[in-house]
Amino acid sequence: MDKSWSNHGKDTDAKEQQLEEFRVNNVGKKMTTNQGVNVSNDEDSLKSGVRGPTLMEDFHFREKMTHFDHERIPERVVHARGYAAHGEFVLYESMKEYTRAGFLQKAGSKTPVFLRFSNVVGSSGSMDTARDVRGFAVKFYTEEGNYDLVGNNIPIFFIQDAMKFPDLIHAAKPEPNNEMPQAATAHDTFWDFVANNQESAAMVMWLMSDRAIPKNYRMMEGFGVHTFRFINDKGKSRFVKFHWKPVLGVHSLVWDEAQIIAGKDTDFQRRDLWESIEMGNFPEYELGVQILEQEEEFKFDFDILDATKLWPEEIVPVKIIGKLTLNRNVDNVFAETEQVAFHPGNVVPGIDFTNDPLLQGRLFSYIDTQLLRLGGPNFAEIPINRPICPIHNNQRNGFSRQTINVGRVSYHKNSLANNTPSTSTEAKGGFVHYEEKVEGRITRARSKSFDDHFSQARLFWNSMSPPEKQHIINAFSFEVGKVNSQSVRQQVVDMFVHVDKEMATIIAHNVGVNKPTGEQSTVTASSPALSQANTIKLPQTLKVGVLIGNGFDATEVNNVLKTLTKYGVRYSIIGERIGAIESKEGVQLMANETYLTTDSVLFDALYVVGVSADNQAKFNQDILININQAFRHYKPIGVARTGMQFLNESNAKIGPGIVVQTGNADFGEKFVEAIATQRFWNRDIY
Ligand code: HDD
Repeated sequence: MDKSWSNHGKDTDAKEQQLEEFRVNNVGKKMTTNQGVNVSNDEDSLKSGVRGPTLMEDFHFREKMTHFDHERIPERVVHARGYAAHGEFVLYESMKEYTRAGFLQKAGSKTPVFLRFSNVVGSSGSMDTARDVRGFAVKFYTEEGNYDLVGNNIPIFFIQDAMKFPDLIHAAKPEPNNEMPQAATAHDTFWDFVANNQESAAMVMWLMSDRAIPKNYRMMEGFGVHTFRFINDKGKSRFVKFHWKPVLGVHSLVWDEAQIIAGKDTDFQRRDLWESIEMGNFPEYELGVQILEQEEEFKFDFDILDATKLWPEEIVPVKIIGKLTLNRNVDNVFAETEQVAFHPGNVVPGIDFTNDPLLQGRLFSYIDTQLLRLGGPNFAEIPINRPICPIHNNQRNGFSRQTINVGRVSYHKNSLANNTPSTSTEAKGGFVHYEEKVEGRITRARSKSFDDHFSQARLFWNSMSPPEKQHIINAFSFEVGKVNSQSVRQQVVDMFVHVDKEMATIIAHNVGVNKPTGEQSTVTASSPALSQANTIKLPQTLKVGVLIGNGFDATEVNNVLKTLTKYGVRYSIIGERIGAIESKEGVQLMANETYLTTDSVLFDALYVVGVSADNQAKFNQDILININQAFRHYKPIGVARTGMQFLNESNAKIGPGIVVQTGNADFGEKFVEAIATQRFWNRDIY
């Protein structure tokens, strides 16, 4: 097969081979109709006379237009904006002791995966950098069938029972009377929901934290959220929670920066993912599990079936068991990213559910929504959704059925086909649900053990560093400040006083309502693992904007650029115009960006070189705007000798994260160190 057009020269896994069968390449081919007839003219409709009316018999026009008219499918009811990539999961050590899942048995075994990231609230055309929860949905194509770990980048959820999911989403989405605001929770109905459904307290603390404005998908954690079960080959069950830990650490945007990026580059996070994979900077996430013995079910002061609670890592350690690497972009976003259907109910033997009432509701909702979104019951046959193992059952027909099931037997049990397809015993790999003993009266009620809404909200607050606490206060002040109803604003601060009195009092002051009078939770514990202040900080793959003009010092600048490259830091040369810039020695650098096409918000750091340009006054002003903005966003700024005059004229003061070349022999290394730090929260920006 001609693979010259394909971007996948790499070793192919079973899923990749399967997808290859469905790829179609038009390059060099003749145009045909969908019926295979060669087309003679694709520009003019068939008319009666060159200026006459179009004819009904124009099958080519009708086919082309009809297909176009039906190109759209409904966007997802939530998580509509998403972006995905292919990759592989490699197991570090056998998990045989805990689970019989085939893909978790042998150290070193590889499983193809497809991972879709998403924003929850915004529609598919909204901006990437909205303050929102991010979806983190992984499909493992295992030899025992597809296993979907449909998670988020926050380890808990807003509600405890799936019954409330439509209410939560109705409140968060744009208000129905005026369809505003897009991709934002900063409006009355969302905060009205929060204040009147206080189980959301802990999740809202996370939503107001830096976690809800991740820098990119590569530097973001993922969580399975619910408590699941691992079942081993002896039938022993344990409780498990899943974590994805990014190798590059967890990093976020600054809110002001996120809002500017929303205009400068709506696709900021998907572009980062796409480009990183194209460049070979493959995003990596380690898979971790927290495991509890069956007997430990009631050991905690929270209910492990309550999805608004996490298991602090300091109490239940996260065991790292493997690594997922994203190494291939999709060929076609619609065919793959849009048509992929995740479902928490897609499990394999060895992984099972618990009675978490949020999880139980999800088990219904996903297939239900996909029946409409993907047009009928055959969406498992769409290439991206197909398991890599053989599929045999008696399900038949329905819209767009692809397989041609031969033979006359489509029922079980039968004798005409020797009672095949046959079922398998547990020992032979058949899925047998865990035989949990359950007892109780039918009731529409919530367990008392789900009642505490504020202890973990406070645990989260206690775990934050001072700048993270400040960001939470700022986020509340922004979001609640956009609520028109004074009553709702008051209800919100009256609710969050139970998390922290000082926090709620400052917010009350900022949003113009009375001081809250309630009492804060008495929890004093903290969980250092929850703070991004303790995350991994590496320079690799970060990006520096080089602000430069003619007449620079080639030795000085080239040495710095070499050092950046040595540490895997990327850079972009930003000039007055695209094209060559010349040093004072006549050495050329190529500017690939200008002050019109880019902006400091799109970089992790700036390197200010300056010097001369055709329109010197504008050049000076552009550089100053960028320095001031990067300074305000707490970013590292490296300053060449020739750049000092700009630094002096800017609002940036020499201090944390400002690295100057003058008199600094190891400037390059120091600058890289600052780049890895990413933000200098101790900088005085006012
Ligand atoms: Fe959900 C999509 C994650 C609760 C109902 N959800 C969806 C996606 C992710 C999550 C990552 C996007 C999948 C994709 O990329 O196609 N959802 C979660 C998590 C939850 C959660 C981590 C809580 C722990 N969701 C949840 C509840 C319900 C749903 C309680 C309903 C009872 N979610 C849906 C849905 C979606 C969906 C409506 C929209 C599109 C789809 O399923 O296929 O069924």
